[in-house]
Amino acid sequence: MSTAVAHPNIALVKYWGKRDDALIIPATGSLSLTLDVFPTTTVVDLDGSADADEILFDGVPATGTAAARITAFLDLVRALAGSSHRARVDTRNSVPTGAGLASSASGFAALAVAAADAYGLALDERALSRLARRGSGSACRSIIGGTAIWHAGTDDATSFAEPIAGPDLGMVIAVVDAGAKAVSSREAMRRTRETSPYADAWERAAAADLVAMQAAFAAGDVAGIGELTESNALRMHAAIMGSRPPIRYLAPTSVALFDAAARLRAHGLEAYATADAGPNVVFVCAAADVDIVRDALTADIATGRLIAAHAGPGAHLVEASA
Ligand code: 2P0
Repeated sequence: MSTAVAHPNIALVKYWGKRDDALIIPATGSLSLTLDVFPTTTVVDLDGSADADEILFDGVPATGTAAARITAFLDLVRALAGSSHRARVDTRNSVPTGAGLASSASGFAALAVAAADAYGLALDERALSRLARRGSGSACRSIIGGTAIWHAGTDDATSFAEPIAGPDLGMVIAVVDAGAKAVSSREAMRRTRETSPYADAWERAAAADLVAMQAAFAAGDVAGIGELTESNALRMHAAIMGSRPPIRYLAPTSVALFDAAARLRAHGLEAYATADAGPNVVFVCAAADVDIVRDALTADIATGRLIAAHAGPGAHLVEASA
């Protein structure tokens, strides 16, 4: 039995668009912070006598696309290991039920680490990041603790995440809507690339943002990091909104929270907003300011919907197979 834990990550420079759908090679590189909240714990156990994988999500058998994605991922691990054994996968998310924060990044990062161990593959961090990427692109960054840069690369060998040094950052997550998203990020990413007239401009801007972000990291410039983060997120959402049929993830409350970040800055607090493929907004600040930022936001959103987070560990085994 192999048990692994992984945490979600939030990108400061976003991944939005694939150059290769099958291998999940992104159009551009990205940069993120792996958090210390909402871990996913995944147990993988091989079963030599079963003729199908058995997959449980929070104790409930997985079906449809979710189950198919896990089995396809396990097929990849089996091919690497030269094994035909089926597996039992038991994965648990600590996200409060229905908080809309369950993450395919922590899910596939934990599965990559647990499955690699269960099938006897000795993979280093780079190889684990490449493997996790095949499950869900953003999962390659959750292999890495703290801040990570995902090099877009040009093929399977060159597309992976690794640590990047920078200032200690923290985040405050504002839960705007607990519901499931209307359009999956996988589908929305594809639709943006195929139909948005702003997709090319987004990819050029994201590549330039990544270069500028690396410079801000090297300089330890929290305000510079925050400005790039907020602008990069809005550019991504602009490209998404240009899709046809249109997709809009930001709700009125989400937009109001971007205004709240500006208000905090007007009061001297360095906080910047970002948002992924949904209405929740995440505030980025210096790690030392997390509690002050959370408290300053209680005028904008209920206290129970604010979650303070810091840098968390990379995906790791907590129990290795015998
Ligand atoms: C990111 N997101 O960089 C961006 C920003 C959401 C918004 O990575 O198709 O679930 O499995 O590779 O990794 C979400 O995309 O997509 C994502 P697939 P994934 O965090």
